[in-house]
Formats: sequence, C-alpha cells, structure tokens
Amino acid sequence: MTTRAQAAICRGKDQPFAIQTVELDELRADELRIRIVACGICHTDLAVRDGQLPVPLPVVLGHEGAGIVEAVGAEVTVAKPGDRVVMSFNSCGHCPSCDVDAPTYCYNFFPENWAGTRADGTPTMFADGAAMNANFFGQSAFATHAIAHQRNVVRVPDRAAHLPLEQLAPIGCGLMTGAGAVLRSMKVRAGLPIVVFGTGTVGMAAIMAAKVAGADPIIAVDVNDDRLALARELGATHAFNGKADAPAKIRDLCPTGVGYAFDTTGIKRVIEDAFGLLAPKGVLGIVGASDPADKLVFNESQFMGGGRTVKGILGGDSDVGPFLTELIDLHLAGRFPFERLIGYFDFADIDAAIAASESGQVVKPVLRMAAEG
Ligand code: CXF
Ligand code: ZN
Repeated sequence: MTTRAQAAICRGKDQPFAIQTVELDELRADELRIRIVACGICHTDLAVRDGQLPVPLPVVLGHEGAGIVEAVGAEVTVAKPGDRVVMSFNSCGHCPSCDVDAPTYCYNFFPENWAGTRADGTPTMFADGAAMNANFFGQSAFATHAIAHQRNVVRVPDRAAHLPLEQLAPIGCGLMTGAGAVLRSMKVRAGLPIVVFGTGTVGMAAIMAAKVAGADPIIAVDVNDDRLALARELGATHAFNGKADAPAKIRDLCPTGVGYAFDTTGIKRVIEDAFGLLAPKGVLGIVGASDPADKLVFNESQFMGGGRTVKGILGGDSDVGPFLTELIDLHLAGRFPFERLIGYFDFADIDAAIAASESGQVVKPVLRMAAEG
C-alpha cells in the first residue's frame, strides 16, 4: 500500500519549491516510514538545486529530517512505530569504509544517497503517477512523510524525551560534520590552539566542540561581525574578521603556530593561508565545498618537515547512531547549544527559509512540517 504525502519539489536554480501531493512506495524489509515533524536546510540542498552536484532534477531534497516512526519493515531493529527519530545520510553497510564504521566514506555513497532512487534503482516516490527523484540522503525529508533506512535512522533516547524534535532535526548533517571534525576526524587535544575559518553551521559546531575538547585558544574567522559575536558566545576565545589580515593576528596570538586549522569556506586562498599557520604536527581539516577546478599549493618541506597533516573530511567521520546519540547527550548537558543557530519556518514558507539562509540572516533554518503530538 502506498502512502500519500505532501512534498516540496525542487525543479532547479531560480525556481521556487512547489509543495504537491506525492505517493511513497511500499516499505522494504529494511526501511521505515517516518512522519516528518521538522527538517533543517543545509547548503548541500541548495548546491543540488543549483546543479552543482550530480543529483537528478526534479527532486525532493531535505536531509536533516526528524519525526515519528509510522511503520517499519520486517528486518528493522533500530526503531519501532511511535518512536521519535532523527535521520542522517545513508550508506551501504558492506564496503571497506562501512566495515570499519566510517560510513561517510561509503564506497556506494552516490547510489545510496544521490541517485534519486534506492541503490537498486527503484523509486521511493511517485508524483502524478510517475517516478519522482527522491531518497535524497536516504530520506527526502522536505515532505510530510519519508521512507528512510535502517542505517540512517537514529532513535532519540528516552532521556531526551523533553527535547522537541524540531530542535534536534539539524543534528544529522552540518552539526554532526563540524563537531565530528573536531572530536573524531582531527581528535583535537586539550590545550592546543585551533582556528576555525567560516562560522556557518559547520564552523559554529566546530567551535562548540573545540570548547568541549578543551582547545585553547579557539579562534573564529569570518567576514561577518554578527556571526563572530555569536561565535564568541558559543566558545570562541578570539574572533578575527577575515577582511583584516586574520593570519597576521593569529600569528601574533600563537607564535609557534596552531595545532589545528579547520576550513569550512572552501576558498583556496583561505585554505593555503591556514596551512601556513600550522604548528609542527598541526592538522588542517578541510570540509568546505570548493571550486572543482581548484588545486591547493603548499610548501613541501613545511608539510613533511613538520609532520603536518592535510585532511579531507566528510560528515565529521560520523558513525551515525553512536555519534548522534553522543551529540544529543552533549546538547542535553548544555555543552552543545546549537539551538542558538536555529530559525524556524513553516513548511509552506520553504522559499523564505532558503532566502534567510542565503542572505546570512539565519544560520540554520528549520522547516516545521507538523506538530509532534
Ligand atoms: C554530507 C557529506 C557526506 C557525509 C555526510 C554529510 N554533507 C551534507 O551536506
Ligand atoms: Zn547537509
């Protein structure tokens, strides 16, 4: 039996999202049907809209969904009907990366997340009687209902029962990426300096996590002074405007260099400057989406001689269930106060929510599809 839902169809750059009736396919044994309560908006949704990623259009986007399980397939053990869940990206579970709990580097990332269908090519959604591209990040949560998978659903623990799902929704992408980059990918050590370039969701999450890790100083760099002020409230000990020779100021503050530099901007010059700031054994973590033609240039003897590391990072090396639960616990303890980043919008106002993100007015827009109860 198919399920009727309302979903926001993305038709491409400069086109408004159109909310229309769709049908969800029947559930497979390893799938769950989720009634979506809320979904965060991430820059990756907008990159797909603008044709910068190889996802077929039109498509139903949305990959920071949270909701309530309505139905589960016979093999599902991760959650049961009635459970409150958050969703993240999907992975195959049987490649060399998944084998070592590194699913952000899944060898089958594209078919599992970006093909517009299930990995086996079958559609999860229909519109006007024809297959609609969906299953985006294994969810397509810009909708009232979604089909998700055993591997990308995380049950919200009972100790977090009082936290609204609309607040937890964005945890499965940008927040996980920034916090995971610090806590898992770079394994930031207490007492060492870190500089974070860019204070969007990923950068802010990295700053909050750097405070959890005990990094010192924690330096935020951005071109937006309001964002820098918020970064200080969330844990940055220093904040420098990128338009005013931030590298020189960082060198004054940390004459022996920084233990960690984390780039969320994807800007070649910023990344190369960041490399030049690294102390011996320093780690430069890179997550920012860059121009596909860019090639980085850095000095070989400075790289090798100081034992420095340049590390590409996807999804903060999250292992999904355990790490998202850890982040929920940090949030419960008041140590990961990401609610400060969120601005809420009704689902019908999806275009306004996107505009607020693109203008920089809201760090993390979250769409509200329905009340929880
Ligand atoms: C993704 C990239 C691949 C791993 C999970 C997060 N980023 C989405 O915006
Ligand atoms: Zn994302």
